[in-house]
Amino acid sequence: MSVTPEAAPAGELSALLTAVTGLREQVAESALPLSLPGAAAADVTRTQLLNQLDDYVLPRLRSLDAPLLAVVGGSTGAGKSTLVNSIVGSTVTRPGVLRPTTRSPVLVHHPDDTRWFVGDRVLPGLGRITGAPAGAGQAGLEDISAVRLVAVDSLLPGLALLDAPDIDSVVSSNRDLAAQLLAAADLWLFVTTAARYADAVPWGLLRQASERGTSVAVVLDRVPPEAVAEIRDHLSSMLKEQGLSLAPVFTVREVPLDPAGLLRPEEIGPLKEWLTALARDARARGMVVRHTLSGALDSIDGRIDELARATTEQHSATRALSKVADTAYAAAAVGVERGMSDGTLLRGEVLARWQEFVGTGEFFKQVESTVSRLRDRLVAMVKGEPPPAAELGEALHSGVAALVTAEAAAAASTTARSWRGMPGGTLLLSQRPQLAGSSDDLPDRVQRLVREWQDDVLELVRNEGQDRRTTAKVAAYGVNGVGVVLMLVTFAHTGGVTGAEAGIAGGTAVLGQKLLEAIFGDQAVRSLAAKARAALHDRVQELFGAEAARYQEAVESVEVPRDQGRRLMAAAMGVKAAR
Ligand SMILES: Nc1nc2c(ncn2[C@@H]2O[C@H](COP(=O)(O)OP(=O)(O)O)[C@@H](O)[C@H]2O)c(=O)[nH]1
Ligand SMILES: [Mg+2]
Repeated sequence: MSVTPEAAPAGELSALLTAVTGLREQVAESALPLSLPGAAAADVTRTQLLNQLDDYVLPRLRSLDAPLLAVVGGSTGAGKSTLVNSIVGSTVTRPGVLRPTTRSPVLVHHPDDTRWFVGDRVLPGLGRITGAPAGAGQAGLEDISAVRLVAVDSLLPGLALLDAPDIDSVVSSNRDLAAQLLAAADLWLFVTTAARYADAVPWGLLRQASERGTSVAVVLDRVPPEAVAEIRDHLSSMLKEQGLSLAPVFTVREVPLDPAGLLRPEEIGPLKEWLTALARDARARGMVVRHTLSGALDSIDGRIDELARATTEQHSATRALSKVADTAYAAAAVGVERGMSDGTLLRGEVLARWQEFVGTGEFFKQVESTVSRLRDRLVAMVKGEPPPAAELGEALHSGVAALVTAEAAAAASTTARSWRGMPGGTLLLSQRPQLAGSSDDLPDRVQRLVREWQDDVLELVRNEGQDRRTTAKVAAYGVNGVGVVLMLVTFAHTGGVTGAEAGIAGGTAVLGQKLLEAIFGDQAVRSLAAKARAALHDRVQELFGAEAARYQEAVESVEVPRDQGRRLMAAAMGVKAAR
């Protein structure tokens, strides 16, 4: 066995290898997780491209002097296995077994070429099985994710044959493997028959070979001797139409096989001679290889364009999903602000508690006369025993909590509803059903938020009482009581205009406002109310930010980087430049 070290590709070739390796990385990184229109097709393109780069282009660039790999492909029963056995001169691959079977594809090579095929230089995704094919009894037990290597002296070094599965197998994994193996070929030895040569499946693949610039030779097999000329002419014209007029055509007549099940030598004479000449002539072999290699490189651009477009669409779709959630929670924050300032909170429970609170003469006994008059008006409407300030605080607490909770729930359901109608949204919602509504612990967090905000307000009241007179007044009313009044005023304090609304709610605000002014002075009240509102706004923003983050996280799980498309195009340009 003459083992020569694998020549390291030098200069231009290594630049090309680097560029193609870079492109391969970008293709591998280009995931298309969302089922957008066209994504499935682009994903098939991506897989094919990746396979072609891994199985053919990269191994070929790494070792241009490796043996030529001729993949024998074609329809079921076309005579592929029989042909391979006949070229080799012995049964190395089982013909005509029961179909559909899952069998390892057989790669036949000269013993000197073993080193090129045992490792993962070509077809790195498939395993290797060595030795003679398994007996008929074991049919079906073999592994289609492995290639069976058979070394035979009857083949010349420099050319290996691979008996691929049927391209039209009823088993889809067989069909996929056949396509993958053909994409790994330096040369397609395309076997078709007199009866089947016009079928659609083989022509679909032949068209692809033509588009990708793959070297093709056609074997027209099992031709009735009397029809050879006619069928051959027709096939040749079909090949010409597909841009494959350069493909040599070999005709094999349908005559009885020899006792060993092989074609008689005279039937395959011209084909064997052609293959032998190729194996002997490194230059001719090199031409076939370069033709296929440059065809493969030529065909990359169009496919990269498709993939780049698809990744950009993925990115836009994820951005749109993300934006919907942000917009919904921004609207919810605005909703909370509106609810805080439009008097909504000064109705119902809060108003009733306020009136009861005002009724506690104790709190208001020191208030000046204008305030007292307002107070008397309100007190007149109040019946029953006045409860403490705590009850008003509770009512405010519940009111704010209900407002925040409702706005959060609205944002969640708006987002989920929008997502259901958006590309990719349904997928994310099905992966994360909890995104249909607010977080489970949102009610707890809202309770905490309002409590903390109430603490903020008390803190504001305490800090505002800087000079001794103010401090004394605050102390007289009690920090809690003043704080509750400040909260109340906060909810009616819109753009500096207080008590603008008519009616009881307005009167409520005016009374509270007057009281606070009596304690702090009017400038200070304005700024206190603004600070209190800002404090609540900040806390709500933070909470809603956390709620929206659940959607952002979901989007990020399928996020395609914005520049993925650009990187693919740049990598393809790099390959072009290196050529
Ligand atoms: N008489 C005759 N039989 C053939 C010829 N080629 C293939 N066969 C038979 O046709 C069947 C299918 O052939 P096979 O090589 O397994 O086809 P494959 O599916 O393309 O691998 C087998 O039973 C072969 O013996 C031929 O040229 N002449
Ligand atoms: Mg076969």
